[in-house]
Amino acid sequence: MADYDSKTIERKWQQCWQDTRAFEPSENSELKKFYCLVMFAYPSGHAHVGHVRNYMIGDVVARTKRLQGFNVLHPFGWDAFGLPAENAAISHGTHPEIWTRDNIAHMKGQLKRLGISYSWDRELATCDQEYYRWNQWLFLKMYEQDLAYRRRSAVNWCPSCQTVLANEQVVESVCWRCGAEVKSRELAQWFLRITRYADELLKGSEGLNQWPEKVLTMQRNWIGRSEGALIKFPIVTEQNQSLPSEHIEVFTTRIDTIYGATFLLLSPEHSLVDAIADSSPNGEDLRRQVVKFRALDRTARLTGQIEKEGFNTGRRAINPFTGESIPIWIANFVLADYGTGAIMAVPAHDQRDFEFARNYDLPIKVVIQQEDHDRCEDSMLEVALTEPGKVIDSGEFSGLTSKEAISTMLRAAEKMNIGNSKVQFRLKDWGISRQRYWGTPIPIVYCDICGTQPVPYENLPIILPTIKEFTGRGDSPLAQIQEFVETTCPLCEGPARRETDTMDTFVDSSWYFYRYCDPKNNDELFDSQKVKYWAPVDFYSGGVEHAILHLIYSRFFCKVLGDLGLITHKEPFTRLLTQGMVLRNGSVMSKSKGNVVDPDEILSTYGADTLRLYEMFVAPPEKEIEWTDTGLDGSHRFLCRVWRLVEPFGSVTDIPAPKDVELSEDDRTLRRKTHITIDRVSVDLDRRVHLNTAVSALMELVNELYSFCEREQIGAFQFVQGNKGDSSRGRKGAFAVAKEGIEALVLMISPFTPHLAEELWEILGHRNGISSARWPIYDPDVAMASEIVVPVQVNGKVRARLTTTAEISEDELRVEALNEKSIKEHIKGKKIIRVVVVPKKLVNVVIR
Ligand code: ANZ
Ligand code: ZN
Repeated sequence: MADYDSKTIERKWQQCWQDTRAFEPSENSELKKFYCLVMFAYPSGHAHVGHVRNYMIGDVVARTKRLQGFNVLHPFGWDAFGLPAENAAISHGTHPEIWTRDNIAHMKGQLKRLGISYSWDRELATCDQEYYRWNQWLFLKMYEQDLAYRRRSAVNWCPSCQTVLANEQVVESVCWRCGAEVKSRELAQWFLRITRYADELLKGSEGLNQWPEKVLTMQRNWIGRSEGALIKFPIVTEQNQSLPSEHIEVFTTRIDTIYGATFLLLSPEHSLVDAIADSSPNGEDLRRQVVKFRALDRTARLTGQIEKEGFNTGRRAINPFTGESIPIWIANFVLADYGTGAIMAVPAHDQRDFEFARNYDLPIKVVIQQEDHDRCEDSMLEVALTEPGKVIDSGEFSGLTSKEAISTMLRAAEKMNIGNSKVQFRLKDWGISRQRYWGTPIPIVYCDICGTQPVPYENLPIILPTIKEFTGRGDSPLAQIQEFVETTCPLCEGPARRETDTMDTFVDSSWYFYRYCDPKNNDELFDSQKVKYWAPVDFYSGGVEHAILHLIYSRFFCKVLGDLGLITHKEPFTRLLTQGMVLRNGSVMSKSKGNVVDPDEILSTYGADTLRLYEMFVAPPEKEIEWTDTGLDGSHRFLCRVWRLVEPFGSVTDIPAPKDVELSEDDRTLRRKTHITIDRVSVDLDRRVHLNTAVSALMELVNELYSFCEREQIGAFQFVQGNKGDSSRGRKGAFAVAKEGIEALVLMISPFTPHLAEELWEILGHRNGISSARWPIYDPDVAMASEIVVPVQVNGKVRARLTTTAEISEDELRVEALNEKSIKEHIKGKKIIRVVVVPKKLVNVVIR
């Protein structure tokens, strides 16, 4: 008997798959399709076992679907633009392109050695001009639709990466990539108007019933829909104090508390702040404070987790409901870009306002009484009473519930012409300008005469010029290349300058999954017919860190492409799986932590199949894995065991099918196990993507097959006895059911350990490889236990358990149940109203 030689086997099959182009899908759109995708890879250098976990998950799904007869699209590509390439260029002097292409070559080799079944024909890299020209095309389309626009805005500035970061790229006030503390800066920026789709994105998420709930929740919070009201507070004006506006408008979700609004708060960036300073005797002080507040970290302001500080402007406004004059302050925790950038402060019922009022001794007035609470003295409050309740001390509105008051007061405000209802979103437009080199040039030209001009479509792509030296200083590297910057205006043909910012790389990854459907198209973004066949992606898997950014941006692009008439589906990803991280010594594997495990080391000791099986078996895909080397040993031993079990059957000829021979009770038990396993593995892979429990089911089957072969002295045990491989020497039935189990095993394990499975499949005498095989067919009749136990209830309480044959009919079951001894006891003298029979499962006798 030959030993399991993973190295030779893996090399052989990888070569074969490549030669036969085994994983290129058919273009025949009559076939039922399955689009299986893992998130784009960033070509950082070497993939470690944490990165490849996701690729293995996708591969198990893709291979399973192929076996089940689907035309499977399982593409791969590279999210190749981005900062690290540029940073490497700055520190090592290699050009970002060379660094990127080298890394791609290395990582592609790693993936091939792992036997991942990609359609390499469709490989793409976002730094290819054939790809990024379509970013530019899309940008121009969005510009036409007013979905791309430019404005000055305060941006997050990473002093270390020298670039602007999107809000989403600022994690707890530091840069998500390098960890440097983020500062604020004003720049003219390009934005994509994702807010136009806020409602649609929110509504669409309701249909995403195959997405993890936690991702949907994160998206909902990110979009952040609030129903409230805009209310105007007239500003009290004395002579020489007139301001550009006569009132301050606030956004509130709790108009029911307006009688308790004892002061107004402006954000430091509010448009009235400068005018107030101009007209104020202590304007200088005010300005100094405001500058300090503006510099405060955004996240802290967002979460309100800062000491509440403010500055009294000396000006006052009128609370339109009470008629009282109340002071206007500036406060550090009020955000400029939410609502109107101003709030009515209700310290009795809002915790932030409460802390602020306590700090500055401002009046606190309770206007909501909570049920079951005694009326509380205003001065006795220790925290704000934030729950809704009954409105008190609020003039004609007193006595209403919060809910009633919200609509009644809103109507009153509308009548007075001082307010209206308003739906507010937290979602912001997406700033895509990056002062970086290694990205897609934004196709815009600035002319002194004609202003901002889009580059004509026929001039695309605007090619990223080659730069020789990367200093990492200054802002946009492209701005330093004269030949790039200087151009002519498409309108007047006079001298003009090019935009020198490049696009956020999240643009690249927002639509790449469509390009895979038609990756070589040089005339259009994609052929809509091809996308219509393949999209949406049926199964998408990647890290939960992309729950909001990438996954919202992609949904946004999907809506935009829909409105452009290029696609017809509403959502890009039908099913989403977010896989867990791989940890080692308790922390996430990463180069910087020095705890990475390179798959190549494992490949040379154990082989790809061992690694694949280990990573899929050790935990459910969504859960974290703590890496252990001993786990690998265990999985390798199991594969050797599978080899020893299956291989001897290769030399046995003339094994009949189970239906053609007589079977013993033991044979039937094994068949039952085989079919139960087929069912379990199918459900685990398909419905639940519980890859780990699928592997345990296969392990159980291997155990059963071993004991069976040992009892029957066949397979490995036949040779031990010195027999020749010939089925005529054992019982035909035993060979038949063993072979059935073994073939099902080989097919079902093939998504996990494809090389081993291909080799064994060939040994078993199948000439055309697993790609032309089909998933084993589950036969429920075979799987059914011949004896079943049926609980019998009387009025819903189990009173007996009936042991009977599985073939029992509904009527027979009813009769048997009623004749059961203890059931007879329970129903003696009672009236039987109804007997409910769930065939083979349950009987319930309802009596009175
Ligand atoms: C008065 C009030 C009373 C409020 C009360 C709350 C409770 P969400 O649900 O997140 O939309 N707010 C409005 N604009 C703000 C800004 N730019 N910066 C900081 N806070 C702002 O929250 C809406 C509430 O957040 C609004 O309702 C407003 O305070 C505050 F018992 O108005 B509320
Ligand atoms: Zn011009």
